[in-house]
Amino acid sequence: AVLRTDAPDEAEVKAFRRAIVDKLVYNVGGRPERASPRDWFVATALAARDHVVDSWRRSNDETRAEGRKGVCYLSMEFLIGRLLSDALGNLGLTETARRALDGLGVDLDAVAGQEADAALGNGGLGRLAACFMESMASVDVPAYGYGIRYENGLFRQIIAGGVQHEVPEDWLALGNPWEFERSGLVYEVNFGGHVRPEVAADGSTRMVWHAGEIVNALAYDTPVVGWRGKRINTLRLWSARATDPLHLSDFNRGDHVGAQSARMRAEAISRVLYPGDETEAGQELRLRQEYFFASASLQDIIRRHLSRFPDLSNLADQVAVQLNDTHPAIGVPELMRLLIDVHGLAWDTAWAITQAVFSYTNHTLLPEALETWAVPMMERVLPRHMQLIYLINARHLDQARQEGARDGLLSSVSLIDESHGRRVRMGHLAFVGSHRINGVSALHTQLMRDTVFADLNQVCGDRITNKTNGITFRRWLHRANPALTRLLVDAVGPSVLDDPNRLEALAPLASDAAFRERFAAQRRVAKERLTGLIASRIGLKVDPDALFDVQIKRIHEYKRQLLNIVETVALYNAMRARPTGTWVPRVKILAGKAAPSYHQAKLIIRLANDVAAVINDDPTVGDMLKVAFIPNYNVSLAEAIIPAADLSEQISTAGLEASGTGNMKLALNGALTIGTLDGANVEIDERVGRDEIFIFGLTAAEVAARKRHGHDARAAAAASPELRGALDAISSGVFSPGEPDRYRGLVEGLLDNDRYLVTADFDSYNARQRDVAARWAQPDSWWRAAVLNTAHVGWFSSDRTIREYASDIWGVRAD
Ligand code: 26R
Repeated sequence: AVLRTDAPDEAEVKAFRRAIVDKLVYNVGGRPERASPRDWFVATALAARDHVVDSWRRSNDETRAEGRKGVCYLSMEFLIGRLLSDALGNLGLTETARRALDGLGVDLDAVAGQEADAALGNGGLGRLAACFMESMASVDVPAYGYGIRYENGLFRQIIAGGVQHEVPEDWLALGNPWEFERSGLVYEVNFGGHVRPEVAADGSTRMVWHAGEIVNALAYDTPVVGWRGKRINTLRLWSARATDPLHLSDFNRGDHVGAQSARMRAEAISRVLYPGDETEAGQELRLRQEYFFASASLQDIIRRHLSRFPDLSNLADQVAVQLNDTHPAIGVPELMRLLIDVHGLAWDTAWAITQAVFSYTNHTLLPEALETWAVPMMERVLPRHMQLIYLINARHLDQARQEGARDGLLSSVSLIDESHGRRVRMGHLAFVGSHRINGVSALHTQLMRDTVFADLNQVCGDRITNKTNGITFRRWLHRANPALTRLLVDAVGPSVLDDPNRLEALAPLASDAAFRERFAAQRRVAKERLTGLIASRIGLKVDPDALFDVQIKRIHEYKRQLLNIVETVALYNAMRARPTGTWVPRVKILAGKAAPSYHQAKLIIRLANDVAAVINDDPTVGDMLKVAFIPNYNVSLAEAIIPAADLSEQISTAGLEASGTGNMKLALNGALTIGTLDGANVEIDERVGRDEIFIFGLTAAEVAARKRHGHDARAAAAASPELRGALDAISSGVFSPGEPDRYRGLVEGLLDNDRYLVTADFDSYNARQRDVAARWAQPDSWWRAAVLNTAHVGWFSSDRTIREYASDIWGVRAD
């Protein structure tokens, strides 16, 4: 009802009900009397999908007929989550489906809860790609998302005895009603072998790549429904298949196992998502994944182009290809290979097209996350590409020399890093192959200009531009928080559903006590629901009237979950010292996964759980403090936590979080932020105003200065009784009584080398947390700030971000 002003009429409901029952009977093979919730889910999804198919074809036909330029978004990750409520919501069919199912005695929310959470991504970068796909469809930008159809997405996290265990995720186990297998759409992707010059009939020489291995890429398409069903785009994911799956000759010789091994090797490419986030993967399989999907996607782009035009000379007028980080950067030499070796273009023509087609988004400046590939491995896996990279580099360095670059500068802009063995710098390759390079927040883009890409940007002319991230409000406000959405529509009118800038009209209502009460009341309902979820998932009872203090994101040292935990311990110590004092009741809520090989991150998870176990069991603090680590953070869990959050923890070491997008989701839903001046926090601060946000800690410039001069963590601890008390408790085994030394190394390590400046920022964080408590104790002031947060963050809609990409980078038309 939130999303349409017109209620569905009975005929519409009946027709949808009939469609669902038909799907159940004829596609699922079930019977209404005996169908499981899962059966109903598949039937409902298939019925909704039918509503998509006609507009999907129409979107494609119109784009073709009008000759419109389109976007290809190349991303190793699409963290899409569930699709049913997204599709129904954007089609305006939520109430229709709800009533159709009601009439069958089935609950829509229960049905939607049956869908597997598609986790084809790690975190921010993958979720951004999913938000962008939805926004491109919503602002009428013709687009294909290209990626990999991983059979297993990000692992499922189980916490046992406080320790993270990884269990394979199996999103396709029960089938996927959204995808269409395009059995006719198959491309060959080559690996290995060697390159030989061959003389053609006309006497010219060309390079011919004789591959050692050929893998098929098979397309699976998922429709991406835009807001109000305006446009339907395509997410095209590639699945790897062996070219000769049976190896019949081996099989017939009796080698039944050997016959399978080539197939295994080929199909391993799309088996599983790399769970590494910010930490270098470096394995050959990852390079094979990157090339596999970049090559299949570019072959597909070229085939589609040649089905409409006689040649490739106008490719860049028709398509913009966005590289989502360097993961698809091998696409740069691959497009050169296709243009030159396969389609016979001259180098200069091919290079001009390549640079005009590609643009590259950087998502992190952390050195360990900047991809490089060892030259010998590249030569073995992609021999022709290694040649092309040398040729691109030679021309690039010539040009740099002409610009006056010499020794140090030349080696810093070279595509080959000669300092740690010879390695190809994929960020450099993406940079030189693109006409625009963007960062994802104002601060991050400036740091790109000042640090990692400073030399390249000087040599290549200013190609760096900022595109601050955004989030789709359909998923993160309308669907995740229908109660708040209803309140907003009541307050400022239904146009807020189409124009997020209308949220500004809320600002005057922040001074209206009755409105604040309604705002708080809808939060209270969401908190009760989360309270139930916490009880059922981890058996912990929390008070929904307490302040819900939330940090949800991947576990990483730079994101400083440790700072949060140490401060929690300091608060616990203070409460135990003055148990009769007046304290603001708080629930610390944490969720997030650690990369399986990231031992320090896993230790931080264990510490969070150990601290939780002791605090939650201590009657002296009772309901004044509870700590909940909710396992298996994913998109669906985020949708449940965000509407219930009062405080949003965005506490990374300044300069290290490229943007953050959870910060936007939480502020949009009215949580107040406690954060550093990092990533998009800076822009959130500018918009909501310093009075309505809790900023603390060193700035990025101060962090850089502190690192230059060296930070003395022991001195910081000595000077801060609260910090010292917390670290002593952790170090001495208060939270690990069965193994008192469990965290001694962690604390000593922090004191010896505090790379992320936890101890430097502790006191100011601690002081800001006291301000938070004082503010919470004044509900009028708190809820005023909460309303103003929602009112002022309309700019962070990914529709705005996409419009900026469309006009400044892609040269495509948007609504
Ligand atoms: C190379 C490989 C191991 C790898 C490195 C890093 C794989 C994946 C990543 C993930 C990084 C690039 C990522 O997710 N970055 C996040 O991108 C978000 C969207 O722009 C930002 O909001 C967030 O700040 C940033 O950390």
